[in-house]
Amino acid sequence: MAIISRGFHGRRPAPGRNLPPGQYEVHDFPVLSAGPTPRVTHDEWEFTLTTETGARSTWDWAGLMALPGETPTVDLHCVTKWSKFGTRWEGVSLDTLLADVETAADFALVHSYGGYTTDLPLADLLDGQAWIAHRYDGEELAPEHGGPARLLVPHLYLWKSAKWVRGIELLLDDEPGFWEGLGYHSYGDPWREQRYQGD
Ligand SMILES: Nc1nc2c(c(=O)[nH]1)N[C@H]1C(S)=C(S)[C@@H](COP(=O)(O)O)O[C@H]1N2
Ligand SMILES: [Mo]
Repeated sequence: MAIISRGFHGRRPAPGRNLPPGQYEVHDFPVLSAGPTPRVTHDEWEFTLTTETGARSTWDWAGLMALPGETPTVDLHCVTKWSKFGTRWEGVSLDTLLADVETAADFALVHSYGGYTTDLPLADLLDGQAWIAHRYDGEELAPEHGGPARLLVPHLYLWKSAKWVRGIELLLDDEPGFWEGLGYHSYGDPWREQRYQGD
């Protein structure tokens, strides 16, 4: 019998025409927000990484723009069952932001302007899997989709891609975010249909 550990994830399909179980394709870009859209200007915007020892690194908008950018094209999968193929983004890889951060943490709690939070293993933010995205389809990211900037972590259900991101807290122990505390799955792999706790 094969033993598959909790952290194991097999090869995922490359972006394309692959629908995870239970999903259907959409061509528009639905807006799903648990509250009002925070209005944050580029001048006000700050992003802070905090480690388990309390060490902080902060980037303002100019600091973010000065970092090397990437242009991922990815498929999005929302837990409410819509998927959108081939979305084009521009942003800064979390590998870049975390490059000089010393940490022994295994988990990350992502914080948004407006109070939304979501948690995930730190490993899922690394190795080209996650970005702080600030442009979508050749334009500045619209406020309703998370502008000025959102987390983009497309290999997990889209509730992990926190809009209006303001910081990431690195933690030794997992702490549930907003939806995770309301019964959604702590990991949220669309290919294993991990929608709710116990899936
Ligand atoms: N800050 C914040 N981020 C959020 C949410 C939210 O309510 N607040 N909703 C999540 C959910 S459930 C989904 S499906 C996606 C929706 O992103 P979209 O509105 O750009 O489609 O954002 C995620 N990120
Ligand atoms: Mo969602």
